[in-house]
Amino acid sequence: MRLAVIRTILFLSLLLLLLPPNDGQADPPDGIQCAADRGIYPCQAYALYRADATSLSQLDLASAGDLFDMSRLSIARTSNLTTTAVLQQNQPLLIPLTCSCTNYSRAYAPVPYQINSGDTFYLVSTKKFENLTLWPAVVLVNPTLVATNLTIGVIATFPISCQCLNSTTANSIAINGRMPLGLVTYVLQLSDTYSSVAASFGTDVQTLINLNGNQSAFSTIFVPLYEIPPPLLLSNASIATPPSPAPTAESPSVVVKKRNGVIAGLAIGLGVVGALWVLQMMLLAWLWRRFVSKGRWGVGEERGKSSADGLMTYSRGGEVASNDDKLINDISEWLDKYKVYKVEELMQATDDFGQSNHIKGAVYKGIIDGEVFAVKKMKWNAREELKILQKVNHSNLVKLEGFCIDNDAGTCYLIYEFVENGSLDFWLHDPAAPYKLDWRTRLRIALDLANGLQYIHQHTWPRVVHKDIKTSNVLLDAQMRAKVANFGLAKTGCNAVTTHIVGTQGYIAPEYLADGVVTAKMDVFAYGVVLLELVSGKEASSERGESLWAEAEGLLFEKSGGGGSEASIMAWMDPVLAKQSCPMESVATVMNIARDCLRRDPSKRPTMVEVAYNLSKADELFSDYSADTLSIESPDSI
Ligand SMILES: *[C@@H]1O[C@H](CO)[C@@H](O)[C@H](O)[C@H]1NC(C)=O
Ligand SMILES: *[C@@H]1O[C@H](CO)[C@@H](O)[C@H](O)[C@H]1NC(C)=O
Ligand SMILES: *[C@@H]1O[C@H](CO)[C@@H](O)[C@H](O)[C@H]1NC(C)=O
Ligand SMILES: *[C@@H]1O[C@H](CO)[C@@H](O)[C@H](O)[C@H]1NC(C)=O
Ligand SMILES: *[C@@H]1O[C@H](CO)[C@@H](O)[C@H](O)[C@H]1NC(C)=O
Ligand SMILES: *[C@@H]1O[C@H](CO)[C@@H](O)[C@H](O)[C@H]1NC(C)=O
Ligand SMILES: CC(=O)N[C@H]1CO[C@H](CO)[C@@H](O)[C@@H]1O
Repeated sequence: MRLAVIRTILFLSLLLLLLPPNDGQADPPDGIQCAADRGIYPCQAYALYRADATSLSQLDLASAGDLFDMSRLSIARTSNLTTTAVLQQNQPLLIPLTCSCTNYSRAYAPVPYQINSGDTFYLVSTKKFENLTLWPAVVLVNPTLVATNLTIGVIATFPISCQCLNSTTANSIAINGRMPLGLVTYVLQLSDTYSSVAASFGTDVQTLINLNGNQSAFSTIFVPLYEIPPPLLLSNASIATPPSPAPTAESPSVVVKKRNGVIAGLAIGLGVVGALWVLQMMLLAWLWRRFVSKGRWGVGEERGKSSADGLMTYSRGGEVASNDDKLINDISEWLDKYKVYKVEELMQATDDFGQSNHIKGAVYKGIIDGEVFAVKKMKWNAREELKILQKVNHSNLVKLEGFCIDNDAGTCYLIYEFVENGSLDFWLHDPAAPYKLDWRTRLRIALDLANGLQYIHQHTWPRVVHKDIKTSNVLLDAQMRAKVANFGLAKTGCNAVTTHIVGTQGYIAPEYLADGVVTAKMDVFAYGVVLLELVSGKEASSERGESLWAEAEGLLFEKSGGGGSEASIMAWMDPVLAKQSCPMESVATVMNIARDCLRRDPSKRPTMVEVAYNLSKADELFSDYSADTLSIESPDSI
């Protein structure tokens, strides 16, 4: 049996050897060999990536940042763009990389990538990463993964090809004494010639030939970079100005269409050639696992220290920086758009965190240079929240403005934008609220919250789950637009299991309570509870500890299966809304969405993308409602 398998594989390999190589080219090599002089690693390197709607979830820097696991600011800086730039199809981006040679004798920058359905090493390498990585190298650096049997959700390392220059070569290609900043990994396109590439980067053909020899389309070449941005990005600077609405305003329906597009693209991509590659890959993986031990390739020292969150940090002078310095370094590297405040500054701003400045919980109001901020004081390391917040930037998420670390007290402060109208629970449940929210405002809040959650679920990597969605974590700005706050409990990664339950009574999804399984679907459940609160005006958990969703279950899942009848919904909803004669179809649509979100089986709950899409339909039903006519009933009372 075993022998038969081996014989089959050998036969297949023979077959593959006899077959003419793809397009008459040799098989791609399994990565870029390190130069003999290991002293040149790590170094600053770059890659030229072309924004592509089928590879990125959206044509914006945040999506490109997600793919390469870096902040969009990093890409914006090297590409001479603003972080909010809307990208054109095929717009070139210069991706900064740290090129190292620590493992497998290959020079690469490791990028973690979570396997999705339909992904193969070949497809992700050639389509998503546009041949900036070579699939045999992916096989090489993921010895624990079986290329033919990838589990969805597993995280693979994609080694982005790169190379460092030794000083001899750097000197020899200097232009008028101007040393190259580093090498750009560039994948030759069908339309490219060495002279067009040389012009794009301000170098000459001879230099490209010296560095790379002759190469054909889709092979990787290294191009010296003399300035940032290179001429290629300068000549195209004009197309970076957003011609269409900001990416955050993209309607959910567009997102859905794009996702289908991706799937179709992948399916078509797996043609005959793909199948052959897969076979070869299978063989390679098998041979690899069978004969080659990991140790044989472990050449070179670990120069970098991998920090807790998987960031490679290199301290200057080869010393490992102290933890605090490292935290600051990490943060400033990722968060340099944020301001770092001094403790004294915050003390002064908040009147020594006095009672009169207390908002609630650990949050204080602070006035710095005449501007109002919300300052959150945290005992534990706020790194998790910082890491999440620096990745997310959306008008429906509370914006982080800066931070402060007090080493002596072991305290960390986060400084947020001040959201004028406080939290939604106050407006829904507190008799002190100046007026009752009308249906139009509630619907808009539901939509804002759905958009914010959709963003954190779809556009973050690793996936962020908020874990504590509730009306007190939904803040309302001066226009009563909603923003999600408090990422303190948020967890990154999917299907993480927690040992102790956190969250808030009345919002916790049943499966989380039972097994502690963290998925985005627990946020969907909590969102369903918020919808019930918006419709009923009741609190998520009554004084006697009964949860609103349990109370509503009878109404939502009436025997007909079609949700509650209009009459029963009418009787249950907030009397204030009934008085305002709000359209019942619109309310019924929201209740149907709430029912789907509150299904006990998490797999039956919709994703936030679907929720946002369906809700925007409810929004259309409520036809006289639009952003232009949005008004606050009694603005004088605020
Ligand atoms: C970056 O692009 C802008 C136009 O968007 C241009 O005015 C500016 O000169 C560019 N920066 C550099 C350093 O070339
Ligand atoms: C080398 O391998 C270690 C452990 O597997 C990993 O943490 C590190 O990121 C790898 N380095 C590179 C440059 O891939
Ligand atoms: C990557 O290379 C393959 C051939 O090796 C080619 O078919 C494919 O189109 C390339 N991908 C991109 C995005 O250029
Ligand atoms: C694929 O992997 C899964 C889990 O890792 C395993 O249960 C399954 O047997 C594997 N299938 C094949 C064909 O190897
Ligand atoms: C520098 O790199 C070039 C090209 O890789 C190589 O030929 C040369 O021997 C290297 N020089 C030194 C001093 O290592
Ligand atoms: C390399 O490129 C030069 C210039 O285009 C060409 O004359 C030569 O034939 C090429 N050599 C090979 C081996 O492709
Ligand atoms: C709008 C624009 O200037 N596009 C140019 C960007 O750069 C490429 C390559 O140099 C040109 O072909 C485009 O015309």
